[in-house]
Amino acid sequence: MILNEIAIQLDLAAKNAKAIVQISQSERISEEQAYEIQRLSLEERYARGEKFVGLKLGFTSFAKMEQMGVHDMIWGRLTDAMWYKSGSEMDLSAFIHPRAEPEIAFLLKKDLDREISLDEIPEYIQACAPAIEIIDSRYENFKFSLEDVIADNCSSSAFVVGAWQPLPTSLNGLDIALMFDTEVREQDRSDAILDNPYLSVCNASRLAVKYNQPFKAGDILLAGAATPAVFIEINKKITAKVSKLGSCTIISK
Ligand code: OOG
Ligand code: MG
Repeated sequence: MILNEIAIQLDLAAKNAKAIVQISQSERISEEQAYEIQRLSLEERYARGEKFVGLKLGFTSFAKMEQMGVHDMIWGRLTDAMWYKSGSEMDLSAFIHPRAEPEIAFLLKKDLDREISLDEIPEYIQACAPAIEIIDSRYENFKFSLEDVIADNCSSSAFVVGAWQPLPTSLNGLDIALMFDTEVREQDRSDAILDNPYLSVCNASRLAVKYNQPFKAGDILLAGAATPAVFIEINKKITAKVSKLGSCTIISK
């Protein structure tokens, strides 16, 4: 099957909130081809007027890799249509089987056009914030191989970013929690993200260059979940809370 046909199938599955069978059931695709499918499926969104607003990393914590049975870091693209204001409502009928994850977001102050090191972060990153990512695999039963999930834009479907905060010298040792109403559903330390959440910026710069994805001032980055993702239930106030950074929320309807 040609890559563009798979890209269109995945885009339609997301658009119509209707799951499809994993690609790997019928096709053998390489990781490189999977990223090409992802790129092509985003072209469909751009053609409908959506705008690229940033990148997300996935499987940057052991908890996430273990939950999904995969072994490597992945990256996907975020668009303006996925961005919900903190405190807003999300209509679950637009999703297949959405899950929520507590994350940390970064705001770029300068174009990232090469791989940067940890000590260059203050030069390139303007701010950070607590974030929620809503992932929604387009595959039946939320099951996939690494290539499947890459092709599916790493399950990206929506996200929320809290108020931007100045960069602390360290992002280690912070508590990150995901709450449904007042109940904590998952929690861990920020260290769960690559041992140091700032390393997600270095990795994103490396991957953006490797895959020729422009990553510019004003774009955002989601560092990847610190905890396993939690299935969303209707009529919940979903909150991601990060000590020292604050919180953000979205209400499921
Ligand atoms: C893939 C997306 C993983 C994260 O933060 O690790 C991800 C998935 O689990 O469906 O967004
Ligand atoms: Mg995520």
